[in-house]
Amino acid sequence: MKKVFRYLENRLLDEIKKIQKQSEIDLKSCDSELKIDAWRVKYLGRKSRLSLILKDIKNLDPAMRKSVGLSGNRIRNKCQIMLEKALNDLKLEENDQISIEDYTLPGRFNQVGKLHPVTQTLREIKKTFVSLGFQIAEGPEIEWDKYNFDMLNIPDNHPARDMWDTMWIDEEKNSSGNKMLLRTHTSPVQARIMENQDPPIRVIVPGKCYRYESTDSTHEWHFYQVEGLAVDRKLTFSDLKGTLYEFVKKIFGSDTKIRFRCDYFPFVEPGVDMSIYWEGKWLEILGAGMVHPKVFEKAGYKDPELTGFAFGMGPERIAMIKHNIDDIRLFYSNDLRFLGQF
Ligand code: FA5
Repeated sequence: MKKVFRYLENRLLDEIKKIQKQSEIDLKSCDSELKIDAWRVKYLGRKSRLSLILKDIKNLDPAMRKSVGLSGNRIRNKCQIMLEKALNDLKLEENDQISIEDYTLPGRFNQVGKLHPVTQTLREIKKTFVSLGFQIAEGPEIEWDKYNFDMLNIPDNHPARDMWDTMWIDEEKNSSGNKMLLRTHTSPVQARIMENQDPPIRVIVPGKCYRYESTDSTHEWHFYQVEGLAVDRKLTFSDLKGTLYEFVKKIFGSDTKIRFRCDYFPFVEPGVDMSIYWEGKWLEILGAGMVHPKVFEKAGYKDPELTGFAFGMGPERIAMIKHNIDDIRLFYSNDLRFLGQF
């Protein structure tokens, strides 16, 4: 290359370097959109020095074109990136200022919590039974053994009391002949309702229960139950099955596989349990049956045509199936990584 061209090439490359340095210095003082735009015109505009150098390349000696073109385009691209970043930074800064200073904007709401998955399931169960014509009742968690056992045809010293591992509050009977306990199931509320109300009855009773038993993946020591009781003339086992089928269809869908097996509960005759097929096995979700005549007798019902059905289901187990949870203990371990998913 001729000496004069070499000189020209070096001068142009030096100029491009200076443009780069100056552009960086100038951009630092651009604190508004207007100033940034002026900067853009100066360094990237059609009449900017950089654009003119690049435009003029075609008139340069071919030996110089490559180095000047490469260097000029590199700086042009760099300026373009610097411009986008400056505009972005400005926008973020403005947003911050707005959130601090503009008191007229509506507040930003953080999601502070959700309903516990068991509460969600309980609400769904209640809604379903209300749609089937049931009312909702409640009863005490601290209960007399009279209601938890005696009125349900489970007298003192009856071996069936062992089916419910009980947390006793009073070991001794009080002057009325009752002992206090944490209810082991929601069935005592059946007895309380029948004691105070004449048929026809259709109620469900959601509530907490407590059992003195070791825990595993399907058993907690405290858990919910939803009791169901229907008393009327000529109710049959088909009414019980129809109600439970309808319930399962609404909660789990109509393809759900259900299994009934004979089971023993002193307050029903016949008695069954019902399981749902889930994850390759059967999971029991409820016990049920036709109200035992002795329970009617203890409640003071005398009409011989009265019949009734009852059931007691576990909402935690239902929530396990619905959300595919393989361990019931997760519900009450208060792990937000788990609870946050629902
Ligand atoms: C009873 O408690 C009866 N009172 C149910 C009943 C009511 C039968 C009315 C007949 C007529 P059982 O112990 O099987 O039965 O419990 C009923 C349901 O409560 C079980 O199917 C299960 O879903 C739930 N359950 C029982 N024990 C536990 C436990 N330890 N942890 C979680 N859920 C439980």
